[in-house]
Amino acid sequence: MEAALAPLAGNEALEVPGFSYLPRFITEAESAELLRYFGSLKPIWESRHAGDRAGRSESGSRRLTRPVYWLGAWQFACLGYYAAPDYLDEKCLRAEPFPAVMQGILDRLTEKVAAHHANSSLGALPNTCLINYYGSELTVDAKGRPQPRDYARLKMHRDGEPGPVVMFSIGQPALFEFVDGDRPTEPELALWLKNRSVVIFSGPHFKDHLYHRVTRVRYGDAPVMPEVVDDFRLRRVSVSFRFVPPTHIKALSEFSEPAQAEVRGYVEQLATSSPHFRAELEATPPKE
Ligand SMILES: O=C(O)CCC(=O)C(=O)O
Repeated sequence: MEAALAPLAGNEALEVPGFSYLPRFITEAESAELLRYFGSLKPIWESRHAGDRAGRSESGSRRLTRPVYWLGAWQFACLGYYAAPDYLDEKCLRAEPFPAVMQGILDRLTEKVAAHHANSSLGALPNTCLINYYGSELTVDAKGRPQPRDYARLKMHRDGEPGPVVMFSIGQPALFEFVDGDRPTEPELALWLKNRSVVIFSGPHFKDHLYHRVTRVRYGDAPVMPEVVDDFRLRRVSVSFRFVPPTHIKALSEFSEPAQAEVRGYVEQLATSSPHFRAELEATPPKE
């Protein structure tokens, strides 16, 4: 058996058809502002529920491996995620807009993103994003001794939105891998995503055929990460930007009653710190 190739260190740019890695693309000043912004949000720890309405085979009611926050449109795990062409309706709840610092970085990526659109008719910059908070949960054992549990990983998956995916990395390096579903132990590409880097991937190979995952995140002290969730030590934040056709982004009041009922608890949680979600709730009182 061939020995697995060592992951790339992530210090050098990498451009291959369908994949771009841009180290240090995000400036120090932008990174500091992003960290302030990430620290101002109250991410939530969603669960998947058994037998979701889309009928996809999620087993059991499992918590995600990390707290998350969505901008542009919120895709709840319990509703199943947006995936063209079959899972389009009631997947995307209108959410808050991108802050100026994010939009500014995306705008600087316009040409790069356009090059990734070579095979697609969309040509759009992403309009939604998932903010992933990776770290350790600070649990204690029966004797009160600290037992940090490292949750900093993301299992292999594909993103179902059309067009390229753009990702920002802030914090400790993460081991990011692309794998073929038939050979998940042999990554086709493994790369440490460094602080302030950007990834763009697209097309039939990297986006549609291969799966991607995060298998670990290093420990370290710099940059200093904000405290965002009780009993959780944050080490890295990634933002993965996607494009959802605006016709598929709906207000809570436009969701069916069963879909509203499934997500209302989360929206109430978000509304404690977000005027946007407070307004969504006020516009959509529960049915008697
Ligand atoms: O954290 C990362 O770098 C990957 C994120 C990702 O794969 C996703 O949000 O779908």
